[in-house]
Amino acid sequence: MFKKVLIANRGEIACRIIRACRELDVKAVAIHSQVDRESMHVRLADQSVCVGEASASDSYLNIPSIIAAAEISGADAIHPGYGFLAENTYFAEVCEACGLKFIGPSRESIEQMGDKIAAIELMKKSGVPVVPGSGGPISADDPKIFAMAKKIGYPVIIKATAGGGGKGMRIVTSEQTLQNAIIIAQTEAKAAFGNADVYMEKYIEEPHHIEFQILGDKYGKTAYLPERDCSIQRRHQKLVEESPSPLISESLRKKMGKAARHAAAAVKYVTIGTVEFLVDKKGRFYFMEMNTRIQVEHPITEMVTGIDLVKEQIKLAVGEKLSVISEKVKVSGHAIECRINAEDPDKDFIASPGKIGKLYLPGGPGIRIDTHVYSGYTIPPYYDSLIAKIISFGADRGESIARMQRALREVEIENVKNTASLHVKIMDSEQFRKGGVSTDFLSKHIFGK
Ligand code: MV4
Repeated sequence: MFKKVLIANRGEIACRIIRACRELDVKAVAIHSQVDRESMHVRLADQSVCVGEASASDSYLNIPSIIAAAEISGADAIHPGYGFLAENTYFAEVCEACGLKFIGPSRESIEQMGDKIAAIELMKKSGVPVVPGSGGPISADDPKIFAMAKKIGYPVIIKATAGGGGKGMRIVTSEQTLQNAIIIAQTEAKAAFGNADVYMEKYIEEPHHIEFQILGDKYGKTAYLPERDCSIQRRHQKLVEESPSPLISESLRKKMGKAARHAAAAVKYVTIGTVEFLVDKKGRFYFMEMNTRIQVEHPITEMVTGIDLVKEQIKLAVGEKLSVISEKVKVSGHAIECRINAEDPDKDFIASPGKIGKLYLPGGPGIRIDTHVYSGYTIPPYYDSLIAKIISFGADRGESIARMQRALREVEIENVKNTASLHVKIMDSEQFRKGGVSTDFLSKHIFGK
């Protein structure tokens, strides 16, 4: 086992990782920016190092400073959390070159999944279903694009090769707007990723976002865990996740899980990751992308499987053998996560940083809170707005929803506008309670447009 792990992150996920280290009897080193001295992850860690000024590029993204902090503190591994440097191939490479174990997959795995066209090609070869598409970059002045789109069938979607987060994405319903859409998507992709390459796919209407947690060890063994349904999103930001999905039958779970394992095996995946699928109205599923990190929504999988994913991730990074066997994992009960963001739901979700006054977060049966905030804490304006995750667990979906409804109404965060009230609306809505809403649920039923 590692002796000391440096956590190259902040906020709730840094706290989560420190807790896993404690339970594994591993020392935890926090890094922090100048404005994060009073942050919870600094208090929880065994030691801490200031790595730079407030701006993330000077601190949590500052590779030389972070490596120096690891060397000074005598850490033997670095956990990147999510966001920041978690999927940065250069960082993974520098860690290894400095003799620090990067707690994540190999640089090659991260790289292979970062290029969407290459990833889709690899998945197709490995027998994982993919959306019918161009299979390579396209250009607006190539006359063949019209025949291609016709063959795929409108509507089609244009996506950035370097993509993610919905940037550089355009839906095209007829050939009149095809060329223009490609040019706009290329311009957006260039601005967002520095790479103008785009490709074409069949547009799956009213899709569901279903993802599978996968695990892999360095001996080539892989496993999958029951799915998470992340269909409730706003502008490509997940707001609510649940496991299992009300939409997925036992037989579909097995089929998709097997595909997820194939995806993991194809990139010789080590540690833990997520394979995302789009699922259409008829229950057909397609590989979307693979995330090579621990994800925000991991706790719901922990609740329904009893597996501590962060501890597994660390053990797999050390080189231990995988002990999880997919077929033996039973889904028990139901879990929901609501992300509480410091954003004003009445002002188009504008970030709402500042000092928290009185704070009361819920507890009681079936409620888990992952957070770094406390009463009197000042939320800095420099980083993401996630301040707490409320995770409910119940014997079935009904009980899980009831507990979440009860917990949300107990939330009191004085002086900081937050999304708890939006979650109350979602949990109370008839469509959500029925189960199996698609990715356009929020715009259709909550914001009514
Ligand atoms: C799609 C799609 C429909 N058809 N691809 C959104 C972000 C990026 N990761 C992929 N996304 C989509 N790709 C095809 N061929 C619909 C979306 C999409 C979406 C996917 C998951 C969750 C929410 C979404 C919201 C809008 C669009």
